[in-house]
Amino acid sequence: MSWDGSSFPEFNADCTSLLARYLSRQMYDRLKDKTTKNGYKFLQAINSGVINQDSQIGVYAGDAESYDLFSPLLDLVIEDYHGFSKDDRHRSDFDLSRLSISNPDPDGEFIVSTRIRVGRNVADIPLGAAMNSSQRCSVETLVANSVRDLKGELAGTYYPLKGMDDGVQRQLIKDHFLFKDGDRFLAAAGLNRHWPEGRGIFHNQEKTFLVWVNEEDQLRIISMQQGGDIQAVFERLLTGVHAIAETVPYLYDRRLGYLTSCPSNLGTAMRASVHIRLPKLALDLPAFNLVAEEHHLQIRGVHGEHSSSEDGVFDISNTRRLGITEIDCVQELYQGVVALINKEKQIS
Ligand code: ADP
Ligand code: CIR
Repeated sequence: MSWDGSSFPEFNADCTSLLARYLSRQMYDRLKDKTTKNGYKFLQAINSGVINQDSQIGVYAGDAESYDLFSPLLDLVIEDYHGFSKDDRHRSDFDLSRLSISNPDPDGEFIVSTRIRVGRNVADIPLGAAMNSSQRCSVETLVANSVRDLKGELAGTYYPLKGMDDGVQRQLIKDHFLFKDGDRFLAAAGLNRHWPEGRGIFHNQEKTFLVWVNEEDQLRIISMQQGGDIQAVFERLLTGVHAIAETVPYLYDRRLGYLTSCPSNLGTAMRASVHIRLPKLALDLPAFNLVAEEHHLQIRGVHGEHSSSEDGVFDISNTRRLGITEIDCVQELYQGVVALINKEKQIS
């Protein structure tokens, strides 16, 4: 699909993206000529969802101002995705004493691995879709310098993508540690410009703490390990997020929380997930989807968003990230995983 932006985009009858749902002709006419002070145009913001009609969301912000200037569309997308209205206000909470969880699978029967990530961007710099090459490189330098100071278990090395051996890169992607390249959703949003410049990955020796630099968001801070010890993964993540905040000023909005490229990631910008083996539920998708919906969980394939499941292993994570706290996200994942395991056990 190609689109030159000169007229209202046509959406296929089977297109279910939030962009297609909320972009009326009237709204398009009202927003089509709007451009933020960083030069990010409304037409750029919707390009990915127009080109990729299988998008779930289909719209990307280029800077903090996008959330204001394009709010007639973005507020509807945000409310639909997160259940967060124009009058709501996001609140962060990292207080571990309010978390009440345990390992939902102590015998290691179901959960293969646990991963929790947050997206972060740097204050006073445009987001990835609107940043220029020198801004991208200065973000890389800022983050690479910051992670160099990490101590103890978190200490590790930053590896720029430019010059990385192909085999090493492929293996890191296959093992779920590194982002893929060439993602068509990001490409159409302008998030892959000048690839691989300014992109890279930091990880500690055990690959349990990682930071992706300049992919969809400027930072993706990740904690992961084998098995289902969600609390250990969360605690390690918080240590890293707070340590990096000492030298990297995160972009934060009083209403929308941590600002991210995709509106689905706003607020906590947190996705807490397990890779979980559920072979019986895999054969009863209506029952699987019902439990997932009841617990606000998203089901992804084992190689990430837009991939499919392999060997009955699914990526299960919290759908909502805005208007609930970091503690709620983790608590929500835990409760949903307990419910899924119980359901799997009930099926004979
Ligand atoms: P995100 O938006 O969280 O970065 P993606 O769906 O793009 O998510 O996934 C990024 C990578 O993280 C993929 O390789 C995916 O398989 C991996 N991943 C996600 N959750 C887990 C998990 N619980 N255990 C291991 N790898 C995971
Ligand atoms: C889509 O709309 O399907 C893609 N642009 C991705 C949406 C989800 N956002 C994200 O976390 N990457």
